[in-house]
Amino acid sequence: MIFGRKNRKPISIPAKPVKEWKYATCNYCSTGCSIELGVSEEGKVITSRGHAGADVNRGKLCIKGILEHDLFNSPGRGTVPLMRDKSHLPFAATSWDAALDKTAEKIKQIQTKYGRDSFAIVSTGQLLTEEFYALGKLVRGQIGTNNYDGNTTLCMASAVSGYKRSFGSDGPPGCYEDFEHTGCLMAFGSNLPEQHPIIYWRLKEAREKRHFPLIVVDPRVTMLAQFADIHLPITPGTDTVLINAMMHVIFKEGLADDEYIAKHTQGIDDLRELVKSKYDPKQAQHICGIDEDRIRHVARVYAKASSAMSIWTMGINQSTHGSDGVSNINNLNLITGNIGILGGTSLSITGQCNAMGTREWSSCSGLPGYRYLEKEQDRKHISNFWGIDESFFPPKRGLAQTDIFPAIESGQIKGLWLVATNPMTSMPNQPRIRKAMEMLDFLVVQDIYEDVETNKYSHVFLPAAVWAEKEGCHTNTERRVNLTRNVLPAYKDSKPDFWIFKEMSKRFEDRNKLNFPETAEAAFNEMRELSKGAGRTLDISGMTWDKIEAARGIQWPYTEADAAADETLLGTVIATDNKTRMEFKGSQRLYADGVFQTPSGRANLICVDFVNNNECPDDDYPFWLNSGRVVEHFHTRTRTGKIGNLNKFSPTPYMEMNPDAAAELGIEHQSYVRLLSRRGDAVVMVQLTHRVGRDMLFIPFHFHDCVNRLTLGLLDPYSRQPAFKQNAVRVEKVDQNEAGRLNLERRTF
Ligand SMILES: Nc1nc2c(c(=O)[nH]1)N[C@H]1C(S)=C(S)[C@@H](COP(=O)(O)OP(=O)(O)OC[C@H]3O[C@@H](n4cnc5c(=O)[nH]c(N)nc54)[C@H](O)[C@@H]3O)O[C@H]1N2
Ligand SMILES: Nc1nc2c(c(=O)[nH]1)N[C@H]1C(S)=C(S)[C@@H](COP(=O)(O)OP(=O)(O)OC[C@H]3O[C@@H](n4cnc5c(=O)[nH]c(N)nc54)[C@H](O)[C@@H]3O)O[C@H]1N2
Ligand code: SF4
Ligand SMILES: [Mo]
Repeated sequence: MIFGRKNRKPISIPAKPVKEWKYATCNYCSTGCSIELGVSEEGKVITSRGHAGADVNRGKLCIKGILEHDLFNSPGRGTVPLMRDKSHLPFAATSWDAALDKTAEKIKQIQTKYGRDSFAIVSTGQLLTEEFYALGKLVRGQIGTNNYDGNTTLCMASAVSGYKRSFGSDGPPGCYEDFEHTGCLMAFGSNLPEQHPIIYWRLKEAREKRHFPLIVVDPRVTMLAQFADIHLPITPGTDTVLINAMMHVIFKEGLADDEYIAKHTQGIDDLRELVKSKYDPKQAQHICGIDEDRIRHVARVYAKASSAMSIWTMGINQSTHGSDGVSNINNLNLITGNIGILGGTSLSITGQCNAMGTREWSSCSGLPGYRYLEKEQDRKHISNFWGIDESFFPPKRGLAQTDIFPAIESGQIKGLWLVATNPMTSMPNQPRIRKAMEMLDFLVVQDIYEDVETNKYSHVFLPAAVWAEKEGCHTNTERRVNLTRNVLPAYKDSKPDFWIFKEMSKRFEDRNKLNFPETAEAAFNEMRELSKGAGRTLDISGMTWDKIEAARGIQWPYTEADAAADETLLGTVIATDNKTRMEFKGSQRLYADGVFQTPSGRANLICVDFVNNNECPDDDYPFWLNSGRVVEHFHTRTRTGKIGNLNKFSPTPYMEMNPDAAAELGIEHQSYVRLLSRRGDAVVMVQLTHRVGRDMLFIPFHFHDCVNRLTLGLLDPYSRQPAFKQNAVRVEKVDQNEAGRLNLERRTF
């Protein structure tokens, strides 16, 4: 019998008059969920639903995806191009021609006066892949500055660098289906239930069908840690020590896969010697904070599992040992024979929706299709394809995003074009970034919102169209290329980023006359052509937009030969409903044959020795300051802060603090405090919770004028990614009325 139900009225959700459902891919995180947008008779997008036939999300969406259609008309959108001579003056509305002419003229002027590299361009992981390719063609082929990078330096650079060092190429080798096969999963610094909710759902389903151990390494008791069999609350920044100690045990106890090591790797002797001589768990425990018995236990569980996989996200990448951390995770999987097999992999969980697309095609750190500026044959290939002189390309990559800002301070860089990134909120050490912004002779901001913080410093603002106001692809964490259809026109007088790059290209034809693709689909076809080639992992030559939509996403590599084999399917019904998909299947795993992208074909085992160079707590600044995300917000809240049903969950900057630590300082739940670091200060509300230990504070980084006023952001030597998560601060009490007023001002709603 069910109590209390008899007299209850069921909740009724009014039917929404959807005339047509259109296909898209979510534009927030890199899970890559397929979404259908419901369009009304009047052409308005009024609702959304997950696509049940899509292999990634199987009909599910997280809260951000469900409410994503509210974005199109959200407040603060850019409506017309804006211009001003000085950044302290008011903006005046202008025409596209005038804004683009002015921008091109200023770029040329600065480059003529100070050299080609004195104008920098910083892009993002949130455009469509075709737009990345177009921007790359414009920058590498015409504007010609080498100081061109993306916000992926704050995000995935360490994963890219670690993959390249270990396997000779970027590219996550595994897939979500590996959850259904693995015998053990170890997650480093990744909080899937909040940051990749649908990947988490896939993991949870797999574990419900067949339990396997889940080991979570995170200094904080995250939601994922709560669901784990074993939680290792590691001392911040010391994951490489833990992994070295695990490898010490694995070698000592004869648990390594010697046959795999002998056949497919190089560098085993040095690695064995390093971990044997310096990383006995007896010593390691004092550095990484995990006791020696636990280390041995976890090493045995991992190495003895039928197959084992590791995933990681920002807890590893955002560290001074980010690239080393990634290489060391790869080491662990190589010595246990866990690469390229069912349930055995090193799967970096990507951040932004299209951080993969920018890595593959934007030319930010190289040339399109995972090609290198440093390789003559790659420079030749692309210059021939684009019809320009090879000498126009620099022989090595220029500055990363995190080196571009110091170069502004020192006067090397005079102008900057920001595309879909908001460094005033997202970069570490905000006081320093502000100063750099003020020093620029010329700043262009290209964003969907004109109220984005960085726009306060700009001279030209270019209003961009968002998501399904445009058309093109994303690549997700498991290398799946998926499509967003153009569902509605660009908002007011905003324009698709692709259009902006194409128009800008016309203004640089005096430098190089390029055959610029007319449409995003034409850009996709150029990419397909460039991806062809023997031995390349990144091959999309078998894909077309229509095929991608019909399959609800295809994983690369998917070659022309794969496509030819699938031709038989084309005779059957093309999937058009909400439930089905065509089985055009790319490759689920890389390196299944044990052949890597290094000159010898063997994977590199890399010695990772630990040096403690972090800013650690001391008497003056006694707390670790950790930062990250919550499920309802995305990044700097330019989007989710405008959606009432998301913003209401956390409208105010806050921090998690341990109740015992708070009691010692006389700090109460929901009071305001001031935090101080050696860089600056910030006022936040206190949320008391045992999620963090006594010596740690955690702040979601979504709020402006908050955590990044405090962070130092020391850089990883290989990837140049900042250590956002390891900083030292102290806590002070403040006047509650004053602080409350300040915080109210910062709420979007
Ligand atoms: N809701 C939501 N989802 C998102 C995003 C968002 O803004 N909002 N952003 C997307 C993007 S771009 C990214 S990059 C991903 C990020 O996804 P995640 O990396 O999962 O998210 P974070 O909260 O930044 O950090 C994860 C964890 O790292 C831990 N950590 C800190 N220091 C260390 C350490 O030294 N070692 C270890 N092992 N762990 C440590 C933190 O305690 C935190 O729990 O999320 C994506 N998904
Ligand atoms: N303390 C701390 N700081 C961090 C992190 C952390 O964990 N802790 N995480 C770091 C990470 S992993 C990341 S990825 C960065 C993210 O840092 P940012 O990239 O600076 O953050 P976003 O808010 O995503 O900025 C993207 C901008 O693009 C705009 N935009 C969205 N779609 C489009 C489009 O189609 N076209 C155009 N032109 N504009 C568009 C949005 O309005 C927004 O202003 O933050 C980093 N900063
Ligand atoms: S899990 Fe990520 S991709 Fe899927 S709906 Fe949520 S934000 Fe979008
Ligand atoms: Mo990210």
